[in-house]
Amino acid sequence: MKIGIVLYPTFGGSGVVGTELGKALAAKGHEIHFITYSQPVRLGSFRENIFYHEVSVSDYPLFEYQPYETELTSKMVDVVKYENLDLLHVHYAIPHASAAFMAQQILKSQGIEIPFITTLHGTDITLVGKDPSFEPVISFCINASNAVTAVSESLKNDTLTHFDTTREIHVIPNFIAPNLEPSAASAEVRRKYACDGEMILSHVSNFRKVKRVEDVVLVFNKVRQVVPSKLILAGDGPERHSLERLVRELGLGHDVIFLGKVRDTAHVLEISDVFLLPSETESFGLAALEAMAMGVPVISSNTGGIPEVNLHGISGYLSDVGDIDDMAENTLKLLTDKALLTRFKEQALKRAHDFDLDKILPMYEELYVSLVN
Ligand code: GMT
Repeated sequence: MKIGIVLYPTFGGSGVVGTELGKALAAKGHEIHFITYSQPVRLGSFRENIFYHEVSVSDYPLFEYQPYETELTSKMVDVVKYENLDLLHVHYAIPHASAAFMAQQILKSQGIEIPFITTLHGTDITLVGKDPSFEPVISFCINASNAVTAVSESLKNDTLTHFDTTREIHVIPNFIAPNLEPSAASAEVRRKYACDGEMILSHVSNFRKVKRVEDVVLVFNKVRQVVPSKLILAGDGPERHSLERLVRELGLGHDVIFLGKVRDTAHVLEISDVFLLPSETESFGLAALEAMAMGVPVISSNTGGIPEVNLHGISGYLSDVGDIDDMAENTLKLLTDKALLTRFKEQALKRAHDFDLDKILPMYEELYVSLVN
């Protein structure tokens, strides 16, 4: 099949899922055309069956805001026509689904029929989507899509609650990228960040308010008073400065390491003992799944789709949003009991395998086939 994939090519979860999905489909022989404004960060080097079409946004002085959606639509029309695509798969409702709808209509006027699938990832529904100024567009796009998927039952329910949708929503969870395995050099890397006997806690995100990275630091502050440990923070975003200030105020400067944007987060995860994800809302929590896939138990909030991934008392522990004491207590439970930590590491890995690529990929392929036929 020839599939066009539209996504945000950044470190965000939707971009990661869309890119890894495209890579996996290409490995199975499908022809994949990424249509984005820059090369997706997880794409890596040149691969067979993968093509990249850049949407270049013109800079006309007349416009205060450049019309990205229009340029994206034109690029989709062009790629569908000249590469003979069978299907478009867009990740994130706005503006990708609305651009796909427009492209579909333009192509129809030229006698070309192409279905499009919209995958809802979370913030397009739970944060951005709830903004009344977007609601009519999102409701329309969901209903106009030929198929809609959501990454968790929780996100499906949120969508049905907040939008006037008539479309069936298929739940297709996030999956583990195939290359996610500890490397042989992990012990050596670990020594660079922590002394013998020290534990490593980690967090990976885009440091937006919704991630509550401040709670990560506050949990660590409590943990470190009992267990010698280091905290590795990978990522960057709007909260970084206030976090750095908090770390200095708490006198944690030597024990908290800000790595900034990290392309290959597996290297952080493979040296971690516990992963923290205290988000305010999280439709799935790909970061938690990736940690579990590296055998790292997860201390998380119990919001949104996280409980569908992280199982309380098995792959980690769940607490109410903002309950720093409970999160610190749970972290200490693991870090002070070697046998328990080993058991949780094994259980986290086992749980992560429920989201293996070979279990999830066929769900997308089945949907593609049903639309193309
Ligand atoms: O979490 C983010 O800030 C990025 C965001 C995105 O839209 O790219 O991630 C969302 O999609 C991921 C992939 O499906 C999910 O695993 C994340 O849980 C979801 N984030 C939120 O719901 C906050």
